Amino acid sequence: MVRIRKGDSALWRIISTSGYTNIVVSFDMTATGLDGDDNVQALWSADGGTNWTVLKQINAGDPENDWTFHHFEFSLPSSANDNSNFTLKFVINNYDGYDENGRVDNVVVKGTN
Ligand SMILES: [Ca+2]
Ligand SMILES: [Ca+2]
Ligand SMILES: [Ca+2]
Repeated sequence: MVRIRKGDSALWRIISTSGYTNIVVSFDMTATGLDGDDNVQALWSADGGTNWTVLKQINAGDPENDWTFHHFEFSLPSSANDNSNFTLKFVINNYDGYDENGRVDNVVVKGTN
């Protein structure tokens, strides 16, 4: 389990999908203390982090801002297939209070080879 907080901190990692298709990403994510424009995002990139697509964003008013892990699963488009630059990122944006956290656990990337 990883906690992200403070200063728009982020966790990101390149996970090569070379030789795999039908990429599915799943993870458990939650947030706490978000207010105003604060948010926690899970994103993916097909080009090593130049361009990002949001998989899931938790905003202040969302039910996932509740300190309880929620499971998410996404089937990715073909640009995720067979890609050595496939990248995942988890980030908290607009952080401004010590009570504000995002938490991520059980990140799994699956594919068919
Ligand atoms: Ca707060
Ligand atoms: Ca805040
Ligand atoms: Ca804020």
